[in-house]
Amino acid sequence: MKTTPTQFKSGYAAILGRPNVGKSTLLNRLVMQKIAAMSRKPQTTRNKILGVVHLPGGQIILIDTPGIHDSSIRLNRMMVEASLSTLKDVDLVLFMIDAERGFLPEDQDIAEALSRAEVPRLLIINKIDRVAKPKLLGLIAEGDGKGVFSDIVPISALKSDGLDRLQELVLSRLPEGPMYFPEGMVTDCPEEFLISEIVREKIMNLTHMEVPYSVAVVVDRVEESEKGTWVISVTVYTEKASQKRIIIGEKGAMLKKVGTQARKEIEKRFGTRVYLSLFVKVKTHWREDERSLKQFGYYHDSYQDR
Ligand SMILES: Nc1nc2c(ncn2[C@@H]2O[C@H](COP(=O)(O)OP(=O)(O)OP(=O)(O)O)[C@@H](O)[C@H]2O)c(=O)[nH]1
Ligand SMILES: [Mg+2]
Repeated sequence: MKTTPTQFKSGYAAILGRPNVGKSTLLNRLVMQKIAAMSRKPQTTRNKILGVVHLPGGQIILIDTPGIHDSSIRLNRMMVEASLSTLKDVDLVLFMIDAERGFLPEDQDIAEALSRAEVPRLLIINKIDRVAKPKLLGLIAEGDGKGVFSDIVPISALKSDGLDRLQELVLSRLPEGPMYFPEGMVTDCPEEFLISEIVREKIMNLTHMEVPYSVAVVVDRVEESEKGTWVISVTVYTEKASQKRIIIGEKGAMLKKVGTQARKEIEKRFGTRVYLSLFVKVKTHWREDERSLKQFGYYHDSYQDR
């Protein structure tokens, strides 16, 4: 008997949710490469980050987004704008909560914003490795009660638990469509962006209090030497001289640690030898300044003061 070939499915799916629920961890797991910065601190992701999942029957184009939160800081409002702006051009929304923390009041606001989007919405309950069954069942019932979600999928992004089922479900909800990205292409992010995020992630993980939040990272130059080594210079901007001192550390120890960790990861990511120089500069109040936000790639034209 002749079987009709199943149609190729493809589309864009945005991962949305509060900070720190595990959105970037899921993106990295599904594309099987580390493209988005991850950390234990909230507000790690600042831009939309695209990752392509290539499957036999289709292509899922994931958009990782900054965590949605309330803030008076302009940078943070730009971040939230980046997240909400994805709603108008995706085929599917993956709304993620952290099983341990459950639904918080802010989630209700996000769920309402989502209910206005005219695309299917999946609820992902992440970090199920951290909770007992009864709590999970309670969350599933609570999610169901909201009446906004077409499916509810419990997963552990960290332990790669439930991800096959999630992929299948996402694919089943996507329309028939073309292969948007060629096989082997995992992201459309430029190399400079990926490098700057690797450096920023190391700073996020190695520093504390307000320091990780005061930092922007710009790749000034990537040149290939005759022997094929990538010679990279990066500027790390902070808001205050005191933060600059912390990033540099005693006799340069902190900057050295950041540099070594970042270099190793860049070498692994791009399969090349790397010579990395880091410079630290102060740019007062850059997080409030339109020109700096533009220079660092955080400005959104669609943003309006509300
Ligand atoms: N136990 C456990 N931890 C997880 C899981 N998924 C992510 N995490 C941890 O949660 C923290 C936040 O992960 P991220 O992926 O950076 O979270 P995010 O939602 O992208 O955060 P923002 O970019 O700040 O919005 C990290 O320490 C992850 O290791 C999980 O399934 N189980
Ligand atoms: Mg993130």
